[in-house]
Amino acid sequence: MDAQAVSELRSRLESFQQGHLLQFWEQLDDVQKQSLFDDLSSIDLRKVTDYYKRTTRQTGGGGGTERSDESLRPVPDELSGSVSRMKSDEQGHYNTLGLQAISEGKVAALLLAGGQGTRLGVPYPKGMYDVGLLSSKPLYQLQAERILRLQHLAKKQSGVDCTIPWYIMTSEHTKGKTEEFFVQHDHFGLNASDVVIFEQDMLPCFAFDGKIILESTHQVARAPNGNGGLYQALGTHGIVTDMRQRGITCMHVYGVDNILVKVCDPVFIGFCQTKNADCGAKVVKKAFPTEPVGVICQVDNHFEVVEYSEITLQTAEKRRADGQLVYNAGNICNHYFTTDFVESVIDQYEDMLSHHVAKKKIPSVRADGTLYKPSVPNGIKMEKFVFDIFQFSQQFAVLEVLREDEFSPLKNGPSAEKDSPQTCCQALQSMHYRWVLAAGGKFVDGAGSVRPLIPPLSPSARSQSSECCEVSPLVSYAGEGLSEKVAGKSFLMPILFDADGMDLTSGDGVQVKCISNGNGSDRGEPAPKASRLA
Ligand code: UD2
Repeated sequence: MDAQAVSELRSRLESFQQGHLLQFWEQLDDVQKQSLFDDLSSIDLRKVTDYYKRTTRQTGGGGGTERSDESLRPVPDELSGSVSRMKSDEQGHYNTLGLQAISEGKVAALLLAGGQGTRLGVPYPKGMYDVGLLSSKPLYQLQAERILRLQHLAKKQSGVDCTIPWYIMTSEHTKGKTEEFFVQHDHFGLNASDVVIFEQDMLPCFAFDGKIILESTHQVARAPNGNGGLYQALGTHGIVTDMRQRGITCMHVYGVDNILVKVCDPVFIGFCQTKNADCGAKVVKKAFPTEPVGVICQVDNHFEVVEYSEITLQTAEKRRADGQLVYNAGNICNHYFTTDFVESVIDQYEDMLSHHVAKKKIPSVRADGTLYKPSVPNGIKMEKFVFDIFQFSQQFAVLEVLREDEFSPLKNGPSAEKDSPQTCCQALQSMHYRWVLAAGGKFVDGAGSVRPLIPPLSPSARSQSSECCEVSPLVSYAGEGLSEKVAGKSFLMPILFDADGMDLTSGDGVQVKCISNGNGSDRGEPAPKASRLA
């Protein structure tokens, strides 16, 4: 880096009205100078300032885009299915089709794990978070074990070994720790070569006046480019090529934070394939009009998710004659895409996806060089959204699923009322409690009296462990396979139905071991291995 190179960089920055980025140059030591020089040289100034202009023009100067009623329609019935209204043989049919596709090695899981998890506020990736289950399993482990169980179920149906490759999109904040965590835990029983971790891009953050923000005297503030950064990352890192080589024809794309996520749900795969869909989404009925989930709508002749920050209150509150919300299809970040569709997006449409604006409190440097954390938003992050490709779908499908079985996201820290570690823990354990009852088991209290059929409502984290019932994903994916283990038997809580001596290569392979509560780590610490007391 010579004086000439610095002078050229300065002129380039000034031509894009970003000259302030070198304001501390004279105060920096050589290492800091080099680091800032490299950082700034890596930015495509024309591209990012264009993004900024385009995005803020569309959103009227840094706020969200609110949609008017006129352009929106609910998703038509013929494209939708509903698990609660489906007959069991129809669901069974989709399940068989989905397992068939899995056994043929055509299905991949694609996890979106590049978010910064600011609301949860832990210094490690959200997937490593232990919400307080008896087993202490973090989110990554629950998902890995669901994949293992599904491979096993597909083999049971088809008689052939199969693999579900797991692609994990991370970002600068989450990649290193995620990789270490998987290595440290032997990829939770999956083959290391079937877990492909890749990184999404970052974009500079802008102040409301269009100036790129400095996070320190010698570093630009950057943030991941949104979960829609997926498509660029899939292209850049050759992920679709890898999928093609493995024979993958479709994928299940989902967010890291939903503790109930049915990774590669065969019913969803089979449903989308039956509809001949290139793109599909799972939804739940919105709990209340202002719930922070996007809603899937028809806009003109295509489909879109209108994000919770982009819908007017009036539209969100609109009701049908029967009292249901008109825009009720709550997006749960659970998508089905064919590989062909994703490839067409990367090749033809990626550039057309616009960024959305998120106003944020971005740690910055003051004019005197000191650092500060603002208490009100001071700038914007620009993000693409994963579902913005719905508009390019030729055949779209929507499957409505039950919230209590499929959606409980971890967004906030332990003290929050909603979407917290406790609510996640309770959602998972309530579902498992219902599975055991449905399989013919009973729960009794210490005096031998039968406990109520309604699952306990307490937060049920380890701190309230007497109310806990947990089933390992290695034992059951969606409640199947439990009856021979629990029918006619009574159980005392806390109880963990764990897999013991599981043989993944032959037969049913799972022996259930009921174990009582171990003294797991404190809630929130990444503690991957279940502590067991026989
Ligand atoms: C997401 C959905 C929203 C609703 C809600 C339900 C999007 C854009 N919005 O909102 O419609 O379904 O979830 O829980 O999908 N992520 C990345 N890279 C990024 C940003 C996020 O991989 O740059 C991942 C993140 O790790 C998470 C998922 O995308 O797994 C969703 O991100 P979020 O939690 O920021 O999204 P949220 O709750 O605003």
